[in-house]
Amino acid sequence: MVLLQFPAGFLWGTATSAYQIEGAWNEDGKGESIWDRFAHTSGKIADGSNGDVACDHYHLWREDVDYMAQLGVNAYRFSISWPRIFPAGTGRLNQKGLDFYRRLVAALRERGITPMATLYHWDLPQALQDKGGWGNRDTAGWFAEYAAFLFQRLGGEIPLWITHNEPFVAAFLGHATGEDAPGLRRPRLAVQVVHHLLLSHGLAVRAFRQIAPASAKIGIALFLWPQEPATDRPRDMAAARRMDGLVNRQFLDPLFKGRYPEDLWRTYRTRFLAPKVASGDLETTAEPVDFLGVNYYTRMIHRASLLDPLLGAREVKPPAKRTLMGWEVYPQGLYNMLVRLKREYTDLPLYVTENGAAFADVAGPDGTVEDVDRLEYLRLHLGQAYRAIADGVDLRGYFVWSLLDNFEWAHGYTKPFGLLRVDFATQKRYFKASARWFAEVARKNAVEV
Ligand code: IFM
Repeated sequence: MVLLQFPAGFLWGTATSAYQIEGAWNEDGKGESIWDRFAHTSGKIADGSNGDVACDHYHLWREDVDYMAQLGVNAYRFSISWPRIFPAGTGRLNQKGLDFYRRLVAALRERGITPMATLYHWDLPQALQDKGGWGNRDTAGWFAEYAAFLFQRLGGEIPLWITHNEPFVAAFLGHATGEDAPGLRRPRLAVQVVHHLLLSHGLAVRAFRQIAPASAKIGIALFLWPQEPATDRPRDMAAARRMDGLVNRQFLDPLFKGRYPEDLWRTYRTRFLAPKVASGDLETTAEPVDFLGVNYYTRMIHRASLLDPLLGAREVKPPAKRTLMGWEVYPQGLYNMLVRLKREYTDLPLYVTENGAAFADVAGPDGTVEDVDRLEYLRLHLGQAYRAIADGVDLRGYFVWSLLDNFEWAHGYTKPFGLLRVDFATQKRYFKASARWFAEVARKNAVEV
């Protein structure tokens, strides 16, 4: 066994999002979100569940902060529910919603836990969806107003801000495949949504520079999964490259290079999918950030295929160790992605803002779970994170997805990702073996591999 010592000041955290844990979907003045509407629509969620109660974190947050203190983590990434702050998206403030986050942040800081707040983790106010949602360019401006309000009120208390979580998922699962809220199947709209999400990000970053103290930092958390070819045949390699354009470069290029990838754009144009982009928009999307958040879980492997009319690629799933999501356990991909980001995009600090795994947990008689699979998944990925640091990547922190078992979107409660098990009948939390192990990692600032 070797002890890999991480740099001093490294952030060890867990991550969650509002809709997945808070519950209290209509309490204390909160407005309806697109996820409330979607999950309340029959047939959308695998187990027929919804996030009405979820982990009841809205009521149990004090207890959850105590659990984080017991874990010994020094950071916590959570998201702010837009309709809890502005029930209709714009206009009237819901003071009780703001107070909830203010109290949460104060409790974290009292325990030496650095808050990292995400402004948008997919729960758009339904009132704005009724006005066209992210397909409406005005939503970008409304998002920037909501963000500016929070920078004013909480900018001094939250040192790390994230505009969007995984705009790829919000755009394509929400508007092309329809698996996520708002459940639309309109590919052209999905591409326009990508542009409006990125635009709203840039507008929010601009507002941040005007309002937030210089010590506060802002970035974005992207879904960054390597897209690899099934063979080294040129047509498979080209298919993987096209998928990389869709999943990764579509976001990285406008953020860091101020342009969309030429190859993807050509495809969009020939299929009449290219979005409306106003002059100056790509300067806005490339507004300089302070860091980049990397959400990494696995890689995807592709073959060339004529059956896919858009990108001519078909995903293949060779035999491999997989999580309950069907995702290959591929730690090397985290290293590859981190060094690629440095090589091709930016020297800015990086955070692994999400990494973790769902496995079929079995609770013992005392309620805890000996989740060796999850523990091993995390250990292997941390080994690769360490390698990237050793090779010069400025990685500043690592956030496990997730603190708690929670509502895994269209999968409902069937995919537990938590370090802590939640018994949803009693709302009791139990440390899993992975939580006890992660507490040691955070305490030592080191991982044994
Ligand atoms: O639960 C999600 C999270 O909301 C966004 N990133 C991936 C996680 C696991 O699927």
